[in-house]
Amino acid sequence: MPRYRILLVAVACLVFPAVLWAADREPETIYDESRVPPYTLPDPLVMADGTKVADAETWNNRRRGELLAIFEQQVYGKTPGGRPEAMDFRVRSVDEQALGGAAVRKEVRIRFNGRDDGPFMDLLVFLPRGKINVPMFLGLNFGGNHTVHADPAIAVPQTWVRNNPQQNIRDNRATERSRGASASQWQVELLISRGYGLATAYYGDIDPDFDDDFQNGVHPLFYKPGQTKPAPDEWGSIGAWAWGLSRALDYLETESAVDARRVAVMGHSRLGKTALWAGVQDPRFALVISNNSGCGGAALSKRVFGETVGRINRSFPHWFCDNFNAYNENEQALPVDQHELIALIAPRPVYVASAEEDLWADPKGEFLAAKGADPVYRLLGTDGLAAEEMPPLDQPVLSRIGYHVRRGKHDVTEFDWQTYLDFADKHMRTVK
Ligand code: GTR
Repeated sequence: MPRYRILLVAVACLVFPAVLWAADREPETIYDESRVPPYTLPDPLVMADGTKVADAETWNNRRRGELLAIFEQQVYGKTPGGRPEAMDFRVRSVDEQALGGAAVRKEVRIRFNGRDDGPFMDLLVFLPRGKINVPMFLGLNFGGNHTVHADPAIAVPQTWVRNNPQQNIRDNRATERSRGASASQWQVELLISRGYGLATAYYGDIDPDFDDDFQNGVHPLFYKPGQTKPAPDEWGSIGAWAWGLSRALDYLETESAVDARRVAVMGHSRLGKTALWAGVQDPRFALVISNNSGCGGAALSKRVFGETVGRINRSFPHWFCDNFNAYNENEQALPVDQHELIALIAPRPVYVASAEEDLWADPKGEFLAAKGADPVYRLLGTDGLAAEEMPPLDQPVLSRIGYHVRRGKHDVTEFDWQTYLDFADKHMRTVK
């Protein structure tokens, strides 16, 4: 072989894999404020046709619906239906002496189509014993209801669960080994001692968290004849999980000790994104809490700090609707940003919590989104977010839009819960 050919082959051998490698590589994650690109946030108080929203009536009757439709069509996908007519509730267990007598514990199966062979969600409920008109926190959990508290009687889910070596969850099966493993993230005793109840369900009951083209979970319940997967503007998994939270609230409305007008929806991380979307779509939720929800949750997308739209869509193609892919590495084209998602909760109280070390979720972007919702909250007559700058670490701001950034990692801690309880005491006790 002539020399130049050998050289050519050698160069090709080097260059070709390098090109493939580069094409395969994720864009570098931005963790440095100086590298955040310039961006313009859409104004929640300007209609798509340029009309300024100057009063509550225009917000409620025109702008809110316009914005919600964009989030449905471009971000989370439309939720195809509400409560199925055939849905029913089956009480599976009751313990009148739970937590050493401080609480009543119930397990209720919500059968989404009223059938044993259909999809269901098992709701675990703790209520302070002997109380009536109980305000509640409702949230989905990651590993099964038995991870929330060490109580040996709580059923272990038989369905697919996400592997988690720290919680001894392998082969996508939950076992006794993860009982109580997430107890610190739920603080059941603390909630009960402060007069609140807790309702929680395993999110995988509603839709297992992996990309199977929506064959399992609740999506097929809503397919039109001949439909085999959601359309590009229809719900993904976050939409389904949020729908499940509303179905849990349907049950709580039937629970005599509960004050269903005072149910706070709370979620961590992907389930924080879910809590926000549930709170936006279902005005029965009296208060909404986003714990470290990050990209696609409380953090601004256009800052492209930490996790980005492209990154999240590639890692979790089933979370959002297919239309959301149009904004991969193209966040500046998004017609909305997440401050407007928070604004859609107004004037109901909303709390956004960040963690200092959780840069993947962009704490500053979460604060700026909360702040960006402030004009809407003020237009509707509340105090909005009473902070101009990000507050110092561990110093909660308890205005109608609440915010804190605490020390530490991506997690839910006792500090977070103490703060949510203070926030609920302040804003939910007064709801008539
Ligand atoms: C991460 C994901 C985040 C967040 C988190 C979680 O892998 O990138 O958006 O949702 O998971 O839910 O724990």
